[in-house]
Amino acid sequence: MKLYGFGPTRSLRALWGLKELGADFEFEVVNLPAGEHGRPGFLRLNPAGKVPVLVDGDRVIPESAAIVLYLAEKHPQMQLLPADLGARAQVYRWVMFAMTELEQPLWRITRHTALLPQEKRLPQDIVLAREDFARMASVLEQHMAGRRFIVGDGITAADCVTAYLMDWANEQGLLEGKPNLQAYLARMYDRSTAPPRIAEAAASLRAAAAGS
Ligand SMILES: N[C@@H](CCC(=O)N[C@@H](CS)C(=O)NCC(=O)O)C(=O)O
Repeated sequence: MKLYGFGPTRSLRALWGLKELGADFEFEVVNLPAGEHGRPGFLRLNPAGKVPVLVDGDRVIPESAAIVLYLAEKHPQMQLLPADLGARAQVYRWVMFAMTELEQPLWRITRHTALLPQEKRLPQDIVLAREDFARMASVLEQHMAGRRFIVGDGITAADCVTAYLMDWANEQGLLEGKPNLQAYLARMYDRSTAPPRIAEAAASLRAAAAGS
């Protein structure tokens, strides 16, 4: 398998799935600042021009959450997707919740603080997105009371998808007053199978750029 990705991006989420399963894979850097995601070769893999993309033989899978779910199905013995239908439904529920209710406001915040050209940034949307995130994160904060994992007693795809978001939220100072989520974040990144934290991946990138 080959994972196409780049530093402190959603590639980290796909990496989490791969590492959790102990899967063999190569990592192919797609240098976003150099525009490699816009080259025809990469656009053939993902017409959206975004990382990550997982290539497994003739299967080409863009979308970080889809990659985690694919890997979970490929290695059923690891139970990242529980065999029980009810538990699996809860995993799907929390994966969708993470991708739509939690990630969407984080993405808005990041775009309007750092990614969009200055003239397109809307400071007001940052305020709204912070409110949206806080409201939805409170739902997960309550859910995590007394739990180690989001569904059941072991790690599932819902954790691989969500833990990375908790790191992202933490970077934005959005976990203040959410002790269950802070503890969950620390616990998840204590795992030997955790990918680098966003800050760590960003620092490695800066170090590599300084050395080149
Ligand atoms: N929904 C996609 C989002 C992927 C995405 O936005 N990736 C960013 C890096 S985190 C990217 O490749 N951006 C390049 C661009 O938009 O030009 C996923 O979860 O994989």
